[in-house]
Amino acid sequence: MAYKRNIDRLPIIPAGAKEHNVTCHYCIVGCGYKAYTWPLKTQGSTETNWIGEDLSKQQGAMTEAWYSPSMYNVVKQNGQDVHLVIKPDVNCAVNGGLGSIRGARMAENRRSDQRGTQQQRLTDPMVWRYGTWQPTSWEDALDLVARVTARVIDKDAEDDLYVSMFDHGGSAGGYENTWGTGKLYFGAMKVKHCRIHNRPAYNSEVHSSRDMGVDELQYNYADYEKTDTIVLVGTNPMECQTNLFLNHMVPGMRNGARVVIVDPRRTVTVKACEEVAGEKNVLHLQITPGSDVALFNTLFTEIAAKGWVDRDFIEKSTFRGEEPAVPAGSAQPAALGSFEAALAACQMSLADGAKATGLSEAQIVQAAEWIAAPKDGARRKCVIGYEKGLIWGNDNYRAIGSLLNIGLATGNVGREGGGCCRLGGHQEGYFRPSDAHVGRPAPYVDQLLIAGGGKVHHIWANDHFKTTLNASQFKRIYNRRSQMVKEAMDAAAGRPRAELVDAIVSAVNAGGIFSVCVDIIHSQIGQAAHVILPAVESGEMNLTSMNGERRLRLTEKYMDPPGSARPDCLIAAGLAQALERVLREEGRDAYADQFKGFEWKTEEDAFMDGYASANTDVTYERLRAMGTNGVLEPVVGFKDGKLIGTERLYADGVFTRHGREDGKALFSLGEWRGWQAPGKAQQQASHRFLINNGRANMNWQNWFLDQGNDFVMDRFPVPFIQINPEDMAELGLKPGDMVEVFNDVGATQALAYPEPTARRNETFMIFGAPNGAQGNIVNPGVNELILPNYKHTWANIRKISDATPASARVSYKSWEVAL
Ligand SMILES: Nc1nc2c(c(=O)[nH]1)N[C@H]1C(S)=C(S)[C@@H](COP(=O)(O)OP(=O)(O)OC[C@H]3O[C@@H](n4cnc5c(=O)[nH]c(N)nc54)[C@H](O)[C@@H]3O)O[C@H]1N2
Ligand SMILES: Nc1nc2c(c(=O)[nH]1)N[C@H]1C(S)=C(S)[C@@H](COP(=O)(O)OP(=O)(O)OC[C@H]3O[C@@H](n4cnc5c(=O)[nH]c(N)nc54)[C@H](O)[C@@H]3O)O[C@H]1N2
Ligand code: SF4
Ligand SMILES: [Mo]
Repeated sequence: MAYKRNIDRLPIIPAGAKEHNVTCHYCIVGCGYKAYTWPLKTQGSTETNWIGEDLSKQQGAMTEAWYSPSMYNVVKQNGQDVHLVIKPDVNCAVNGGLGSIRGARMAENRRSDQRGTQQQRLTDPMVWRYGTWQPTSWEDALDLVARVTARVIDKDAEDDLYVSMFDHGGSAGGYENTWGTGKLYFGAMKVKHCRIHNRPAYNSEVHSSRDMGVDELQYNYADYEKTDTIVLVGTNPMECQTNLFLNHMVPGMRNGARVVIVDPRRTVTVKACEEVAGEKNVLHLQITPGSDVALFNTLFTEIAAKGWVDRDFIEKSTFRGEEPAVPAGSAQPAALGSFEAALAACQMSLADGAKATGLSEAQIVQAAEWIAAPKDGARRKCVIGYEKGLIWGNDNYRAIGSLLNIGLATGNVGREGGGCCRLGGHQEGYFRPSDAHVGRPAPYVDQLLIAGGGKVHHIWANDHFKTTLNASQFKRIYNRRSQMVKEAMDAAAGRPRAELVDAIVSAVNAGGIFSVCVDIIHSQIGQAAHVILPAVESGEMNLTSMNGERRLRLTEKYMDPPGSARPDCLIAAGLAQALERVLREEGRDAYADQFKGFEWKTEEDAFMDGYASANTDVTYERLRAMGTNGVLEPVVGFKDGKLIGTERLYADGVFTRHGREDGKALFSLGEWRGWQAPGKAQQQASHRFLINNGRANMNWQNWFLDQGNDFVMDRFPVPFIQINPEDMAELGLKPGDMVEVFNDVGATQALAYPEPTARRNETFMIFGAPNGAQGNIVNPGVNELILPNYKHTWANIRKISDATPASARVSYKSWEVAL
């Protein structure tokens, strides 16, 4: 593969180019960037330019005076064509000028009519008419959605409306948009059948951490630079939280930190840590998949037995009352209580731990030492970061609880150089009315949809066809149900609106589903939708979000939206207003009144109505002044022109996330109990290969922009599955061959990628691809509280065809680059 963009020169950013604060809207890390815009047909010169350098001279290796073709585009701003450069900001504490293979392509991933990029972006609302989608006005589209929705809901009877909505910041979301959708579905309405973008229910990914009193994002990224040991569990930060790794973990290792990595797979993170810290300072615990609870319970036992716990912290800051503080129950997959009670419940010998995890006793003993043995006579500092290998793994509640037990017992929560945190996915930007009406466990929405539940489905910024579990069955049934409505709409073509609405309502009453999709592109689930509403992205609106250390920033709008696309919050407002109007027309005044209060003209109005109503010091103007460094939440004041934030949570040793008055953290009393999600053990027993799955550096999420980007599609024209070369030989596979991956619940396809570091019979497939969704073969079994276990899937593999021309020319080198 030799990808070339064929650009031999780029315009020089002129002095006086407009400068905007940008937070990369992809991953949780939220790197700071600056967007520069200036009129077309003008540019700076080697003498006079934005950075005041003499560009006729050779620049140094670390110069700031450059940008790459991927950071450039031509876009519209106030109706005019302008040059756009989005480049990393050296002055941002998060990334210190580093980009990543995703963020540094933000500019080329903007829609440009001049340069033809991202032409797949939606420009106008579309309605299913005459057997296809027809463009239409916002008034027409919203009126249809409101009329059909109003027919299936009523005051205190909203269970036939299903909603799938993002709950994040960054790419889609932000405080503006979570508030817009939240105010509509949890304020004006009390929708119970809702789910979040990445799991089939409306719940927390980390219930146990919160129940134990600990918010999952407590630390400060600088803690990685001040610690003795970094523990990474079920996460691959080199590829998934790239600049957290490069700009904070790498300096930490250079300052002497050792690293413990818990992952059944040898990732590029392991290799990168070995390169930076030296092999002897990196301990890769390549556990048997799903055995995390056994490992952490054994480590907890070992650390306590050696006396390496923080007695003072345990006495002052953790629960010392009558046991258990919280009993186990249907909403509570493990009891919670004191350190001593947890130690008794979680007790696991080195021999048992080694057996369950496939590690040696010596490895576990060594990990315990690195995590907790006093260093130079003092308590050892340790930061623990975990993500989807643990969260979307086996026994979610107890797994996170057992890891946090270690963080708490060693006094590493709320302290400098400590923390026990999610590394995170997207940025956060959650501000919504209470979701208490949803209940716990929350309804398993996908299974209800499959069983025929729901009549109207509103979908905001997610694509279950690519990213949900049990996706084969989900798609089959969803397509069938939505097709019933399409047929009814086609049969009513040309009839007045009231008759069309009647026809749709008859079809949904007969088992169909009316589907409304709010997205920036015509997604795969959008192919089944009846109304498609075009949203804008970050940069096409002002958007606030916080990163994995709670750093709040404002990304300033730097370009026009495509066509008539709107911010999600204003789409939600438009829908609320249309519902109010329709309900009033129908004489349902009391219900109509609930939909008041959406008179926002801009996203800033939504921000002030939502987030800023509870955080009264924060305004757009103040955030703008804080630049790409922003402020760490929670914001506690405003002084001398600056917002005052909070460096680290729980510095006072008072734990509040569980809402308990005593302010004491709780320990988890969850013993190891093998596979939790139904059907996992059976699937494992009846298929050869583990289909471990997740992310790769280049691809962003479900490829919604990647699929329109040559750079990415050149590298992986179809999703890859990494397989041990000897397994490939046994299956008769050559690199790049197309394989079918199939099991008891479905099938999908991928290109075979030999990976010598992969263990026999343990493959790794990229998730979420448009032309080979891994979710097709994930069974519907979930952990308690409806937390999916995507990571543990087993299947068989067979060859479909030789490598296609597109696949034949890509590189099949091992990811373990020899340096
Ligand atoms: N490049 C890139 N970066 C991203 C994203 C992206 O799409 N592309 N998406 C973002 C989002 S939304 C998220 S949620 C994060 C996810 O970030 P991560 O969680 O870091 O990434 P994943 O690849 O999902 O999974 C992490 C690791 O879990 C391991 N794993 C599998 N089974 C087990 C197990 O039983 N135990 C343990 N301990 N580990 C296991 C896998 O081998 C894998 O290496 O990434 C964010 N960053
Ligand atoms: N097998 C397997 N499945 C998984 C996972 C896994 O590890 N393995 N991980 C899970 C996780 S952690 C995640 S986060 C999910 C991701 O699952 P999804 O949330 O479905 O995936 P995304 O790619 O984040 O979806 C973004 C969608 O929103 C649209 N969009 C982007 N920006 C905007 C915007 O500003 N407004 C609107 N309205 N739309 C926008 C995009 O076009 C795209 O269709 O997948 C989950 N599923
Ligand atoms: S590390 Fe994450 S936030 Fe930073 S540039 Fe890359 S994708 Fe964007
Ligand atoms: Mo995620």
